Amino acid sequence: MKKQLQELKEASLSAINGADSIEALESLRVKFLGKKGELTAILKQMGKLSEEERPVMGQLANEVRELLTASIDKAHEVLAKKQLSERLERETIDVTIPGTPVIIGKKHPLTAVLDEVKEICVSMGFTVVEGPEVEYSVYNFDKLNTSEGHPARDRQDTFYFTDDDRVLLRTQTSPVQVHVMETQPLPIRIVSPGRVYRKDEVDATHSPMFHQFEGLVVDKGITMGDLKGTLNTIIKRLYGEDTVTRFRPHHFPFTEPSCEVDVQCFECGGKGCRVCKGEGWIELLGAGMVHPKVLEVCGIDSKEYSGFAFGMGVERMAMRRFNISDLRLIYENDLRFLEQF
Ligand code: 2NM
Repeated sequence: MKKQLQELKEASLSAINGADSIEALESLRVKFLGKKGELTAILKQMGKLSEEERPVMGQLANEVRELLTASIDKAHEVLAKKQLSERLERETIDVTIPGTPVIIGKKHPLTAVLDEVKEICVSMGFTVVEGPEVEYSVYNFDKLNTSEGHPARDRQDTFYFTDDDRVLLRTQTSPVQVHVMETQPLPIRIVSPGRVYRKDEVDATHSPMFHQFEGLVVDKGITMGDLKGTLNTIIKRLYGEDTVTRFRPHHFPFTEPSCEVDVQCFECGGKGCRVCKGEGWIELLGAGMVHPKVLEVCGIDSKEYSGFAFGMGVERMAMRRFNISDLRLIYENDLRFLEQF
C-alpha cells in the first residue's frame, strides 16, 4: 500500500506538471482525488491493514492528498495567470489606429449662398417669409400691376393649373410680399426666398424651376437712397468691401422707378473680358420703388407710405460665387460635383 501511494504520488505529480490547460488540470483533480479517484481506491484497502499499520498509512495518505491538492492549486494559479496574460495580449486595443471615417455631408452650393444672403439680411433687420408655390394669378400678376395681356402672363411662359388661368405655379416670389402687405402691420422689412416656375427649355442658363430671393421694405419716407444704401451693403457683404456697383434704369411693372444693379467685373476690373462678355459689368439683381398702384391694391396709403423691393436669382449667384459654368450641374446632385464645394 505504501508502494501504491508512492507510485500514485509520482505519477500524479508528473501528470500535474505536464497539464497545459485548466480543464486538463481539473480532470486530473477528479482522476486522483475525486470520490471515485485513485487515492480513494487505495484508501478502500485500509480495512485489510493491521491496527499498527493503519494510522501510519492514514498519515501517509493524508500527506499525499495535501501534496497533490497543493500542487494542483499551484499549477491552477500559474495556468490562470498565463491564460489572463495571453487574453490581455490578444485583446489589446491600439488607440493609435485611425477610426472608421464618418462621412459628413456639406451644404449644397445653392443652400450655401441662400443661407449667406439670408443671414446678411436678417442681421440688417429683415424677417424671412415663405409662401405657397401654387398661387392665384391675381396675386402673381394682377396685384403686381401686371394685367391681362402682359407678355409675362402668356401660356407659353407660365404653368397654369386650370383652363381659366386662375391658378398657377408662381413665376416670382413677389406674391408672398403682396400677402404680407395685405395682412401685416407696417412697417414691413421682409425677404422671401423660394422656388419659382417658368416654361423655359433646359439649357446651361435656364431651368423651368429655379430659386428667387426677393426683398421688400415699406415705411414712411422710404426713398431710392434707402434702396441704394441697403443693396450696396448687401452686395459688399456678399462680394467684398471693394465691390463696385452700378445702378442703371430699367422697367418692371411692379416698381417705378425701376433699376438693374450690376457689379464691376471681378475678373477684368471693368476693362471687358470673357467672364463679363466684354461689358466690364455683371448683372446682379433687379430693384425699384414699389409702384403706388401695388401699394394701394394691398390697402396701403401711397401718399403716406413708400417702399422699395429687389429680386435676384439664387442659381445665378451660386454660379458666380463658385464659378459653375452650367446650371444643370446644380440640380444633378452628382457627388463628384458637390464634393468640390
Ligand atoms: C424684382 C425686381 C424689382 C419686387 C417687387 C415686389 C413687390 F411685391 F413689392 F411689388 N416684390 N419684388 C421686385 C422688384 C422684384 O425682381 C427682379
